[in-house]
Amino acid sequence: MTSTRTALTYCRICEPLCGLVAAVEGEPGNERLVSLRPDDEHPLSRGYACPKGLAFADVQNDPERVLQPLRRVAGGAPGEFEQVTWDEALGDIAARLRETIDTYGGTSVGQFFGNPVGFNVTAALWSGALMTALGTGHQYSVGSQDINSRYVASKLLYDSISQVPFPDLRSTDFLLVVGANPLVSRGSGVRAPRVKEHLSAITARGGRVVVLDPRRSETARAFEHVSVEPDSDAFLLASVVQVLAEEDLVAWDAVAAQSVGVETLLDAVKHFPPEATAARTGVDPATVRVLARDLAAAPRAAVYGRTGSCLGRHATLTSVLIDALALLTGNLDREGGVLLGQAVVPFEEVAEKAGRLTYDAQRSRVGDFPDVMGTWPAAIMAEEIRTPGPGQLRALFVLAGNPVLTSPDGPHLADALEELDLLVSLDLYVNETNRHADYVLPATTWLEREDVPFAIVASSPWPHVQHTTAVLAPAGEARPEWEVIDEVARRAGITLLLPAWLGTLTAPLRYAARRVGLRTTPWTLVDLLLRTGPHGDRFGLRRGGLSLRALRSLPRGRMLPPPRGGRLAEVVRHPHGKVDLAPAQLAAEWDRLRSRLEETRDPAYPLRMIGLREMRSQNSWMHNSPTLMKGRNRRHTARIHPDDAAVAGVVDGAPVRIRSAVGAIETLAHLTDEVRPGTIAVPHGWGHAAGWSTANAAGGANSNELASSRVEDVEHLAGMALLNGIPVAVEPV
Ligand SMILES: Nc1nc2c(c(=O)[nH]1)N[C@H]1C(S)=C(S)[C@@H](COP(=O)(O)OP(=O)(O)OC[C@H]3O[C@@H](n4cnc5c(=O)[nH]c(N)nc54)[C@H](O)[C@@H]3O)O[C@H]1N2
Ligand SMILES: Nc1nc2c(c(=O)[nH]1)N[C@H]1C(S)=C(S)[C@@H](COP(=O)(O)OP(=O)(O)OC[C@H]3O[C@@H](n4cnc5c(=O)[nH]c(N)nc54)[C@H](O)[C@@H]3O)O[C@H]1N2
Ligand code: SF4
Ligand SMILES: [Mo]
Repeated sequence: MTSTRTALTYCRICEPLCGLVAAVEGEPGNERLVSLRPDDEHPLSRGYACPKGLAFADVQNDPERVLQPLRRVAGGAPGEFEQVTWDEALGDIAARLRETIDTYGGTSVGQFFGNPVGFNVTAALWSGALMTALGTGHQYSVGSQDINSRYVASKLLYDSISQVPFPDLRSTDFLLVVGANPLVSRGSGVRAPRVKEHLSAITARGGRVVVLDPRRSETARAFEHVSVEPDSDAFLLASVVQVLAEEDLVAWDAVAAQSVGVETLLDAVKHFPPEATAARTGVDPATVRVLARDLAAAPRAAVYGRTGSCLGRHATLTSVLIDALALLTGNLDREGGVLLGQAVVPFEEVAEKAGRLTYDAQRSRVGDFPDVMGTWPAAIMAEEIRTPGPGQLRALFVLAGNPVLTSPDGPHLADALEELDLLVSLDLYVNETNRHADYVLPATTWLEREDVPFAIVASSPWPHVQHTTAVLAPAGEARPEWEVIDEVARRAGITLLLPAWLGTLTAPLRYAARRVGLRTTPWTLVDLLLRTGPHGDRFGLRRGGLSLRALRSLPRGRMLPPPRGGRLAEVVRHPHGKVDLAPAQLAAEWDRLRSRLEETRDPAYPLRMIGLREMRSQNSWMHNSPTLMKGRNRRHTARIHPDDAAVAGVVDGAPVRIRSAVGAIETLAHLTDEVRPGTIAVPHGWGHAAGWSTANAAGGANSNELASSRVEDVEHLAGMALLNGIPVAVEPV
């Protein structure tokens, strides 16, 4: 008879971090996950978990998971691997890394880290430590396809780059959603597992939720929808600000108390009255005026944007305008409005204080892009590999990422990856990116590792922190990423530098921290930051405060004090202590926006493609789950308005070819008026051809083959890829 036990943990696929109960069977040393179910008693998710979280059991037990180190067969094609021992793999990787460093310097080595690293504190810390030790600027991440514009906006406005202001869902009366679909994505940049309930509560108490989106998304359908042209939010929000000024709806007291530069901002928006932007935004000027008035009149209003506001040509300006609207209506840093986050394991804040979270401290060779927290845009990675000269990227680690499917112009990147001297990936699968690697090393899943959440916890109306131990022993020969990085560094003779953070602690804390001793593992760092952080035990100076030990004894974690307004002075790092509404970097950006007012569509590419997230996908990596892929509707499709389909001769359910200036893909047409005319919506992360047979069999195409990695198409302030609003044409196949 096999025994079954249950363990409490939390999901690390997306930001709600829902509480889960894992059922495990078998004898110690030979256990297997039977199922995952929602944790009814979890303080935040209270019995909620989405289909992806529950279907993670399929990933955990997937027979196609990589469970041994794989080495590319000598002279083999992409994807041709043989199993090797850890010792062989680590020995060869370390030797080749050493050789690359000795010949070309540490600046020839780099990394790309994917979305799952955001849920993996030890991997995030140790991969960063390795790059710091190498002194390289070649760091790339999903940030430039996701959220870096938000960070740069925070840098410009607050001089606090890691700050992610969030809507106070507890008590707001008016939530303006700019390009987010929380009913499907379950919320990003704001942690609220039961987000549907919280949005419904706003309308139930007489408030409103208004969604700006080119598609009548699940969230737009459930609340109020304002349909907007793709990649036009900067125009629209500039018009809203213009109306606030023109109609004297600005909360001047708040503006005076909180900001500098308002005249410059209001000067800039003079060129964008709703009548001037209507042709770009597709929104009737009367609607914009009413929106501005309602936002200003609401007792407490919040403005919230996510990926739909970040993946366009003016992403940073859009993110700036989102906060500016909150500020101008008196809703920034105020309960029921937009709140400023406070980390629990404040490694970003501490690094920022130590001057380590940089913006524009280093420029890229290709395209002259500023770094955003040490990373350059993923769009230029291929050309950084291909462009000869000092600093050429020659050895790359890919940590939990699949940029060939998730970043612009994957085929171009895939070709470039083949030119690297060394490509090493740590992943759960052979994916479309690491099939080009020299080594694919098996990583542990989140059920197989100890964890504590970091950045995400800060941006929540209900801050809560939970630690989890590993629920299962690593399957096969899988190892936690940080241990692999540590070992590669050791064998290559690289000393992992401990950040200069210690120096930022006050003297008594520094003393206490030293006394506790710092054997350098990520966990000593996490503990140090936790204990010296806002809720920490300060090494015994604060009773009841947090430490790793304290957290380990709380299986469902702990609720933290509710967030409050009035924190601006703590957050803003500008010498004048106020929000800068007119940062110098934006002057040229306003000119660029203005120059695009009259831009018209190229008749060769009359449509605009945007992305789409579905409940049963997670970017590119859960398409091998039989549970998630079940059902006739699990096919990749392009949503096209019937009018556009009629013009192009495209038929519902039939294959359609989508062309852009960069590439062409084929998928199935799904005619629906949920997209506005002129817009098509296609999910990213499909078109599989790697080590996952269910995913491969699912068909579909990689929508990012249509996206451009050309320097002139990348947003210049944060390096955002243009993934929403790509000019395309459709035709029947
Ligand atoms: N067109 C378009 N493109 C987009 C977007 C869009 O909206 N539109 N969204 C962008 C966004 S927001 C994101 S975040 C990116 C995602 O971009 P990526 O992070 O590059 O892609 P994922 O599909 O999340 O791939 C994650 C990889 O990590 C592996 N993995 C999962 N868990 C672990 C783990 O615990 N350890 C290790 N080592 N590996 C693990 C998976 O097997 C998978 O191969 O895509 C971006 N691309
Ligand atoms: N089921 C599921 N959940 C996920 C993920 C997933 O892949 N699947 N991914 C996770 C990740 S990595 C992230 S970052 C979050 C993202 O979280 P969200 O940003 O909430 O997710 P999306 O569904 O991409 O929502 C973006 C919305 O913006 C709209 N949009 C597109 N272009 C524009 C535009 O130009 N302007 C405006 N105003 N709107 C636009 C889209 O139609 C879409 O409805 O979701 C997370 N949750
Ligand atoms: S919403 Fe789903 S995938 Fe995201 S954390 Fe919760 S259970 Fe996991
Ligand atoms: Mo993301």
